[in-house]
Amino acid sequence: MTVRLLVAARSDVGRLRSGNEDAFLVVDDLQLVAVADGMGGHQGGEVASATAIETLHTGMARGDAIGLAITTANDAVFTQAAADLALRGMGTTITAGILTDGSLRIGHVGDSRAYLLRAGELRQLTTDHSVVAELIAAGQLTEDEALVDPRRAMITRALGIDALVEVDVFDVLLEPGDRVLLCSDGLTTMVRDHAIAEIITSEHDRERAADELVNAANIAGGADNITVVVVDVVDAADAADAADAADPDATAEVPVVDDATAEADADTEPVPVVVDDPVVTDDEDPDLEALRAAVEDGEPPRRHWWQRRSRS
Ligand SMILES: [Mn+2]
Repeated sequence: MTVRLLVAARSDVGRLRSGNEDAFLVVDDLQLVAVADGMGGHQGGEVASATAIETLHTGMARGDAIGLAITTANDAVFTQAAADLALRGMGTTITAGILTDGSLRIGHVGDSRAYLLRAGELRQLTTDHSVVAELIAAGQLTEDEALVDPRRAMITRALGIDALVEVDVFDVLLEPGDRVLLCSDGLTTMVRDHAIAEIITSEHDRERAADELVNAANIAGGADNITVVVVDVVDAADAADAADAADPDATAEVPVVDDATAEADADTEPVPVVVDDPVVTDDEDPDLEALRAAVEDGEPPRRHWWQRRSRS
C-alpha cells in the first residue's frame, strides 16, 4: 500500500524566551519534515537552526541521502560559525524524516525527538544525544529525575560544533493510521509522554492536535520555544480524494522555514556555555556531578553542548 504524509506544524516562542531559536520544515512534494532547535548567543541559535533547515532542504531537493544532507547542514553551520565572531559557538539539533518506499527514513542529531503513535501507543523513535539520556541509559538517573536535573539541557551531539558529526539514520515502516510527531525539547521538557499521547490520540484533527500540544507546553510553563510537527500517515488514494474535495488553499502545504527572526532580542541572549569535561575517558563513567556547578539553576537551563574530550 502506498502511503502519504499529511502534516500540521507549529512553532511558538513560549512564555519565557524573547526569541524563537527553533525552526521547522514541511515540504509536501518531497514528503519531508524536520525540526531544528538552535543554540548560541546573539542571533546564533536562530541562524544555526535556520541554516540547518535550509541546507537540509537544498540537499534533499537535489536527491541527497538524508545522512549526507544533514552532514552538509553541519558543514554549513560550522563554516558560518567559524567565519563570524558573533555566531561563534552556535549549533543546532536536527530531527528530520522523509517518506522513502513506505518507510519514514529518519536522520537525527541532538535532543529534538521523533515519536510514533500507533494503535494508541506512543513510542519514542529517536535517542536523545544528551547527558541525561546517557545517565538514564546507564541506570544512574530516572526519567523523573532527568526532568528536573540541571544538566537536562546539555546535549552531546549537535550540528555546527565540529567539522564532523555522527548522524543517526534509520527507517520506520509506516502504516496508514500511524501518527508521527517531531518536536523540540520545549514540548518534551514541559509535557510528559503520557500527556502527549493523550493529546494526539484524542484529537483527530492534526491542526488542532498541534495547537493543543503547544498550548499544553505553555500551560505547563512554556519555559522554552515549542515546535511540533504532527504527521498523519494515510493511504495515498485517500489523500488524493481528500485533496480533490477540499479547498486547495487550505490544503496546499508549501515549504516553510520558520526562523522567527523578527521576534529576536539579541541583547538578552546569553552566550552559550560549553562545558569541557576534564576527566572523562572512554573507560570510566563520567563524574557529571562536577558539572552541576556550571549550569545555572532556577531559570530554565539554556541548551549547552557538552564536549567530551577525546583522549590525546
Ligand atoms: Mn529547546
